[in-house]
Amino acid sequence: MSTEGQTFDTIAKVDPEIHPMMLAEVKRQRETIELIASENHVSKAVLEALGSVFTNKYAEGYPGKRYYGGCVNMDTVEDLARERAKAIFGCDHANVQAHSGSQANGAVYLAVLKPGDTVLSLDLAHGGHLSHGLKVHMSGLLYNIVSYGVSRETEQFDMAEVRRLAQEHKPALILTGASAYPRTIDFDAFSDIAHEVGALHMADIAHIAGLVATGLHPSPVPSAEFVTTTTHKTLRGPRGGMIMCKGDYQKKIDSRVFPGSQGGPLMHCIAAKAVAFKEALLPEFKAYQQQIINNAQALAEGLVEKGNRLVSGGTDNHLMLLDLRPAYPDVTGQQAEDWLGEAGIIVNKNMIPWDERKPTQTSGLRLGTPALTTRGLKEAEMKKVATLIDKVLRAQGEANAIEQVRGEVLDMCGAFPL
Ligand code: DSN
Repeated sequence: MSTEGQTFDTIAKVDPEIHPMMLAEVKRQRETIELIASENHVSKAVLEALGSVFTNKYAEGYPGKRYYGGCVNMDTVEDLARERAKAIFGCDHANVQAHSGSQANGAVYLAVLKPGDTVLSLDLAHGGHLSHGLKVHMSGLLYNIVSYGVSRETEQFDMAEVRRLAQEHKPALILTGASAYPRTIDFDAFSDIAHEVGALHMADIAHIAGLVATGLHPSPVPSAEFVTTTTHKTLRGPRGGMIMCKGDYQKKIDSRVFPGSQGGPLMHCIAAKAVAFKEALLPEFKAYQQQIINNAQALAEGLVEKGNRLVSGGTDNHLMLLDLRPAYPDVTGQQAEDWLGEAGIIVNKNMIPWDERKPTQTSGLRLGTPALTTRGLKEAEMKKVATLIDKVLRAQGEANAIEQVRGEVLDMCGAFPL
């Protein structure tokens, strides 16, 4: 798939220092099991668009209203990307210029908040995202952030508590969406609460965009004023962001992206977004998203069967959080990430709700299935991956066991080439 033919012959001649690094990264991606929930492997078509001459062009402004000449092809590509986004998600308007998810979120804040306004958002330690109010992010620096979390009993959202916080703090904006929440989010219930207290609702669907696009997770588009996303996670497009909004907000949102917070759009990324959106409109994309969910279920079951604890007991989407504490009280997320990495299984350490360890250590691991699903692995292989993870954790850094698992990982990668 996406690493096929990646020999970079021109770079080999022009830059012999970078060339081996690129080959090493191709080899690394080919020979490891990628379980980082926010990563994926794009198609050759998306890669071609990213490496195209669109990177040469300045196109500040929007289609039909640019600040540079020569934008004829920029206009047609950006129009197509917007139209395809609207067809996928059913939104009134899509801004495809946001360079990233954080930029997309920042533009919405600039559009509807004044410094000091109150925002109700998910606590980072309970699965939130740094751009939803971390103290050292612009959102936390500029706005008064009140956080909701998950309930201790279910480790899922407690909507009565969200409503209570909204009534008490009267936020101007309620943020939903998460980077580490394994369960379905009831976006309509959040919209109802927002509207009851006179707040707007922004749903950040970066992680679950592919599931939402294919109807496998409820969409916030009908009820939320703003829906932001990245394009590179389950949506399997290029690294980048996007904002969807109700028609009334189109002008404001566009102006807060450019010139409010960005200059020239990354037109090669926008071309690649358009290509990825075309792929997302194909029937096989829905089958792919369903397989992501099936694979996550199989991986979760496999881990639980081996005696591991998952936050909230399992998953409804593409990811799960493994709580290391019951089975391995002395092992940190950082150690587990390192051991698994040595065996060729790539994961990230992650805070779990009420984690007593620091974010640099953590007591959890986040595991997701989008990238392995792209590679063609199915439920049977996911059970095997669960066994390999369990073997590494049980061995607690023992070199022979890691070596043995590394061999099994290479065999599996060989059977499912990129
Ligand atoms: N860093 C991304 C993730 O891994 O979830 C979110 O931006």
